[in-house]
Amino acid sequence: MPEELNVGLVGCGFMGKAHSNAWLNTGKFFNLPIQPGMKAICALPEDEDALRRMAENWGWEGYVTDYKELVTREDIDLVDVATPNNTHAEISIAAAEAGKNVSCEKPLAMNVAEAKEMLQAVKEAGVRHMVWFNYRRVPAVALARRLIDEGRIGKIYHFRAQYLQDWIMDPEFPLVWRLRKEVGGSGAHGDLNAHITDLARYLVGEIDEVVGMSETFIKERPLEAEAVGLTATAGEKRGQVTVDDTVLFLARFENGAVGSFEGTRFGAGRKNGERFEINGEKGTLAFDFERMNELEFFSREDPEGLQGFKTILATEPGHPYMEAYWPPGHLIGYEHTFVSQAADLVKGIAEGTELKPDFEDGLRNQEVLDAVLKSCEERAWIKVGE
Ligand code: SOE
Repeated sequence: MPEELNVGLVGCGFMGKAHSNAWLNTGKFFNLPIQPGMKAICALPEDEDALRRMAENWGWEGYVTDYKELVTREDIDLVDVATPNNTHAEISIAAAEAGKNVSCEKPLAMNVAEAKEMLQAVKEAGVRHMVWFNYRRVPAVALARRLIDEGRIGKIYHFRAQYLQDWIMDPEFPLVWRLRKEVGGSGAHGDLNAHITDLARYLVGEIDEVVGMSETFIKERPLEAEAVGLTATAGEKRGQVTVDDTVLFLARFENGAVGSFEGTRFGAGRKNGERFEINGEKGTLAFDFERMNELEFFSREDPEGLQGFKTILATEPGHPYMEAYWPPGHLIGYEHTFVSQAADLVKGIAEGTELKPDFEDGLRNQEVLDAVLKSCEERAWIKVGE
């Protein structure tokens, strides 16, 4: 067993903060075989002020402005990638080639070809790898998986999922990187459908074929510089939105279940409405991230006349991950999903045990995402992975 696990984090935005908090706190909540060391955080030189503040605030020992320096440092064991999507492959492959373990934000890559290269790189280097599909670590979601494994809802017929946000509904919201194809790859699809696709694979199984539709409601937006009051000359004030605002798709699972998926940034009033409902032969499970401590369960096996949905408050010590946190009924939040995933990552690397979801899962996820985009273009059913 290694004696320590020194982490170098790349990225200082929203995810940089979520990951920094995870690395700072995971060893305090969980009884880990080794402690993660917060060696260095990295971002581009133009972000140096924010980077310095971030390093000081979250307890990183230092910072660097070149990821190539970070990945080759001898005192780093794990490179954690929390950057915009178009840099995941380059940084992860460089880290693997330098012999580092790699954890990478979702979606793993811009497309299947990149995801394949990333998987090959970590396999060839013999390093450990993981993708931050953090919602698998919501206790209520992990409990849903446990109940499915125990056969509580029996054979699954339907997986019905939505991921609804509304943060870009204002047409004057600027053209941030998530709205540009060359940086984000896709829009709500890679950002939000990636998560519900991961939950589908985690809870139900592999997806065989898909058919989808896509729409971009607001086709032009103010350039970012103008929006923050910097210089933008006439004619350069607006730019094309080159990704989807919403993608909807239907899916057939290999085990015979059918699924519907909807990812949108135009779900007015829904801030992080990641929901699913799973109907099986013996009952139903339902989840909504905006009430993330709860899991709804309907059992057809309950006595007649007493059947109905029950709401399980997934905060008991016997519920997944909860023993590490608070007494029953003392709710946890978004940040805990990252803290729990970091704990699994440290344990998996220290003890040589399974790490899920890994780059293989990232690739399978990307295959579904790419098949849906192809289906949107061709207006046809598409087999996943072909
Ligand atoms: C987008 O708004 C976003 O931050 C995603 O990128 C995250 O993956 C999701 O968990 C929350 O929303």
